[in-house]
Order: sequence, then C-alpha cells, then structure tokens
Amino acid sequence: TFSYDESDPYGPQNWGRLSEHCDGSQQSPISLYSNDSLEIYRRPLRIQHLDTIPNSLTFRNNGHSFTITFNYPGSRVAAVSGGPLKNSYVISQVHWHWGMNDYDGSEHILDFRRYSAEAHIVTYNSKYGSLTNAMNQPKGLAVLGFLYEIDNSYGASDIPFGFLVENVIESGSSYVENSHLFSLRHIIQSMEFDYLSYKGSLTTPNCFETVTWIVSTKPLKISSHDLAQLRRIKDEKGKPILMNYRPIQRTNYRDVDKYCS
Ligand code: BO1
Ligand code: ZN
Repeated sequence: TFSYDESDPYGPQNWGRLSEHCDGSQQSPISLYSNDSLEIYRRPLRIQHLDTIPNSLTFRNNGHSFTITFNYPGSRVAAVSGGPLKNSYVISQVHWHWGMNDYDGSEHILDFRRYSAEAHIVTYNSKYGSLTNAMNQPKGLAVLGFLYEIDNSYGASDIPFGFLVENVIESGSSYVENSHLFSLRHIIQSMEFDYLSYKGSLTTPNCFETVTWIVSTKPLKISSHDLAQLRRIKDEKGKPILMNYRPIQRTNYRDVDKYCS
C-alpha cells in the first residue's frame, strides 16, 4: 500500500505504480493564490441539515489518516450545494492531514504558505448514492478543505482530538459512537465563508480526477497540543503517522475560481 515516505518504493513519487490516475494532469493538492483567481462569483455554498444529529459516527484509523464517518438519518442527511456545484452532495466523512511539526501539514498551499493541518469534508454527488460509487464518476465528489493555523491562546481550538483518537491509535481500528463527541460545527462555524474552487483529484491513490475542490480562504485555529494528538495514531507498521500530506502537484493551467457570500 502507499506511503508518504519519499524514499519508499510506494512513496508519493511512485504512486503512479499503484494507480495510473496518480500521474494524471488534474491532480491535487496544488498551490492556490487568493488574489489571482480567474473569475469571482458571489455564490455562497449552501449546507443543508448541518445540525442533524447523526444516528452514529464511526471513528477510524485507516492506516493513513484519522477519519470520522457520518451516518445520518435518511431523511435529514447533511448535504452541500450551491457555489460551483450543480447538484446536491451528501456529506460522508471528515479526515485530517498533518505534518511532522507545527509549521507544515496542510496539503494545499495558500498564498505561498503551507498551513499546520488541513481538514477534508468529503461529499459525494447524491445521484451516485454512495461515496464508493461516486468516487470514480464524473463530478462524483466535492471535498471541502479547511486549513489550520496554530493558536495556543486559551480556548482558541476546540476539537478534542485527544479523546477522539484515544481508541484508534492502532492502524485498522475503529469504534462507533452514537453521541455527539464531534460536530461539523467544529469546522464549519459559519455558512458565510470565502473559498477557492478548482477541478482536481483525490490526494491519495487511486487519485481519481473526480473532485470539485472547495478550499476555504479563512484558516481555522488549532493548538499545538491538539495537533500533536493526531501524530499519535499509527500506520500498518505500528509507527506513528508523523505526516500525511501529498506533495504539491502541477496546476497545468487549470482555472481556480473565487467565490464569496
Ligand atoms: S481526499 O479528501 O482527497 N484526501 C480523499 C482521498 C481518498 C478518499 C477520500 C478522500 N477515499 C478514501 C476511501 C476510504 C479509504 C481511504 C483510503 O480513501 O473512501 O474508504 O479508506 O485512504
Ligand atoms: Zn484528504
């Protein structure tokens, strides 16, 4: 399976050996520039049922990241539409990317800056019915990216990563929780956020080029302590995952559009 180690036979430079899509021309992440965007649209993202309490949440260490999968009651699934999206996209899971230290960790670079971590809210086009079905279909996915910067002042960060990762330190482990230890409100604090959007890919193999990326230009805050909790989770070899961001990919003249509320 793939790794983030440049010197590994299955490191990022060689992901093309695992899936030819990873050598494609519309890969993610890329460097973004908030002032150079091609078109500026006043089209807010709409998020339906953001406050629906899921029937359950599944917390999982898949050996590459820490993910939380939402199981919403059928009639009230949380879904994203508007902005660049021509359909409704169902929120499926959230996961994080981080780095060896507090000064790197994000996948996207914004205005020449790599942030300390990045949350990805993964959504699938409702016409495909599930994340797995949608993953390799045209306009199958939309991923909402949120960058984090360090803020160690009291109360600045509020995701209790310590508690959340406690029972998924080992690769492949998961647990189901029917309460609300975690809410998307930890990430989406307001519907009014500016973002950049472009056509790209999944940032891990199979690297399918089916993702409409929506990256918020307003960073969230995280404390060094909370961020350090993510580095506790282990990979298949039993080693802590110290970093899990993919190197920057070629933009290849893709348009990046700016959206504001
Ligand atoms: S991302 O948001 O572009 N980083 C992204 C990358 C891969 C996936 C989703 C979002 N796919 C997931 C599958 C999971 C699988 C995982 C492996 O990849 O949905 O089932 O465990 O990393
Ligand atoms: Zn991701």
